[in-house]
Amino acid sequence: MRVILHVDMDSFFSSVEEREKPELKGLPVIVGGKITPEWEKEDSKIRGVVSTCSYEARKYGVHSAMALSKAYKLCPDAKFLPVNMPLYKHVSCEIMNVLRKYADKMEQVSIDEAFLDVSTKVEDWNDTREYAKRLKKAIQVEERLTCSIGIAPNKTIAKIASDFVKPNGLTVVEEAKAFLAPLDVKNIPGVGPKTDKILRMMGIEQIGQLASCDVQKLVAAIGQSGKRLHLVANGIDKSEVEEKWVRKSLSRERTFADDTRDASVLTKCVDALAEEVYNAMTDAGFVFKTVSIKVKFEDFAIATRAKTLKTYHCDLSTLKRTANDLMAELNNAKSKKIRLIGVRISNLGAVDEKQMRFI
Ligand code: TTP
Ligand code: MG
Repeated sequence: MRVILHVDMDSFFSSVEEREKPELKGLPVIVGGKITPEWEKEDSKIRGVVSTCSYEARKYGVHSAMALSKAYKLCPDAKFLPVNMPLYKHVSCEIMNVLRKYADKMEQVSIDEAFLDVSTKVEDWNDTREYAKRLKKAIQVEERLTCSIGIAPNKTIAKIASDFVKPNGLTVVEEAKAFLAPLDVKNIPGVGPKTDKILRMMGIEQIGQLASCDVQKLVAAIGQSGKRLHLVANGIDKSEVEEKWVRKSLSRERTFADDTRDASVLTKCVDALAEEVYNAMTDAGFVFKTVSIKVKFEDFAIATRAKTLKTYHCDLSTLKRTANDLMAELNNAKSKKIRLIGVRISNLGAVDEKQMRFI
């Protein structure tokens, strides 16, 4: 049995903002552009487009890619926030690390979505549903975020299914053709306004109609992509979940049994993590230029610090010293207890004596 999950985070950017600023919870939140406080007073100054908005804001008709000025007119009381891409990328990376643990193979498709092949992890469809529930719970507990999951025998249907119930949805598709038949053709990834218009002129609105249409007729109308659409409409998509992971960094992290601010405990932990990263680095034959520290505080707020060195390094003492300096900076900046520490090296280079100076 082939079982593919498509996981898509709910209103991703705005959910991350709500997590970081709990006072926003339940309010209409709109993320987009570079908003300065005076924009709220003078709407003529509102520039750019909505990246995303909370489900609360969607009730007012606001959606991604809408001009911010229009969103402001529709929902003037919303909380408007600028895009904080480094934060979302960081959270995305953490989510992908959670997902990876649940998959035989994983393919990240965008900042907030991924396909997981879980075929060997589950027995039947019922088991798959329970497995997906456990995955949702893990993301909820570790990241305090919700996602929607589609489960199906192939990637295209899993993607359509993850959008079927949102937010916090879980849709299992056992009978592909029956599930697809009543849906609008626009639900098929790749059917844009142009193809949709041609199909409509041919009297095709639902996927079931597309499935029973003569494939040669489709190819004549929309070109070779008609073949793929016809297969998809008939529940067929043989494409594999492909790992596209390129090693750009190496990291290790640890959650404390009890949250702490004790400097000696923190140093011990940073040293141990640095050693783990160092061992993995030497095994893989890398050297590093950038060292980063991540801290999750008792209230789940995340802070990071990074330092890029002038040259590549390959020694444990530099790694430990830099990581501990960054850690001390973070710990001194806040008076909160710490729940988790992560040590990462990036800007990796392969060991090549011609290019690098080892210290
Ligand atoms: P989506 O998954 O399309 O949207 P979403 O996660 O905000 O909401 P949904 O619950 O419907 O999945 O996109 C993921 C993120 O990508 C989104 O939070 C912001 C960003 N994005 C843009 O910046 N511009 C866009 O036009 C879209 C569609 C998304
Ligand atoms: Mg999403």
